[in-house]
Amino acid sequence: MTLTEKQIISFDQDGYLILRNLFSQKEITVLQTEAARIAKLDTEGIIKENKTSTPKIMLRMHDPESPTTSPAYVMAARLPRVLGAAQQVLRTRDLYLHHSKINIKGAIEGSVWPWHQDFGQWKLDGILEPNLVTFMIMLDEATELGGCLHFQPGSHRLGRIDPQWDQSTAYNFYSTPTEDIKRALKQGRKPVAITGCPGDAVLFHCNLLHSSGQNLSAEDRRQVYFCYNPTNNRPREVDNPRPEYARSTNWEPVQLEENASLLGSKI
Ligand SMILES: O=C(O)CCC(=O)C(=O)O
Ligand SMILES: [Fe+2]
Repeated sequence: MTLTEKQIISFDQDGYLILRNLFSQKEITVLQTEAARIAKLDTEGIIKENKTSTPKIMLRMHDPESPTTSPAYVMAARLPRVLGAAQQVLRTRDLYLHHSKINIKGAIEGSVWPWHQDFGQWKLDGILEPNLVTFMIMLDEATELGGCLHFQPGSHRLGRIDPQWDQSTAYNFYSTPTEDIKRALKQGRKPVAITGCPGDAVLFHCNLLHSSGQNLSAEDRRQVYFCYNPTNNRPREVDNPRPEYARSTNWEPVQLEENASLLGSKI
């Protein structure tokens, strides 16, 4: 798959691009099965939902050196329809993964992600330029009731807004301060719910304002995120860097696997 000029313009204008039915049911079954296997591991890089034993975030599946590695995810990050699309919107071939993760928003218990820009945190990781893109894959149906993502189209053009350390939810992280997000929502475009089916995928810019609500449905909502950064935008040294699973120091470009398949992937 190659993105069309129209799709690239749409990404540049909106800060995101939805790609429907990018993965077959068989491929999604492989990724789901691997996600279920990783969820049972007791290792670093798996962050639990508050007071429950259910993983909320599982990181670094793409990396053969990681305890959470999975051949299917190593391969997924190299597929032309994934890595190739990231290369096209970032207009460069040499990309490494700043991190990869599966976010599990468990039925009923899976909690809110307040409005934020991913580059709020990533700049603090030592990355200078907002030139990263995230490739997200839906493993389950994403519904409004189930806490799908919401994007504010075009908000990546605001540039980075200084974030605040936010301990208001189950996962402490840097979110956009309330007054700033209120202003952006009042002045900018109307937020959209990123609903979809297993196998749908979404590319989004690192300065795009996004959030997701509580999962009030009876179904888990799992989504995969591959966060690509050009190798020439690798982080500068910072004091107390985040762990390897959240801020990779493997800056080798991810290699395209032209004939890769997730079915029976054996990396
Ligand atoms: O999975 C979600 O609902 C949001 C996750 C997110 O925005 C993030 O991990 O940065
Ligand atoms: Fe995010």
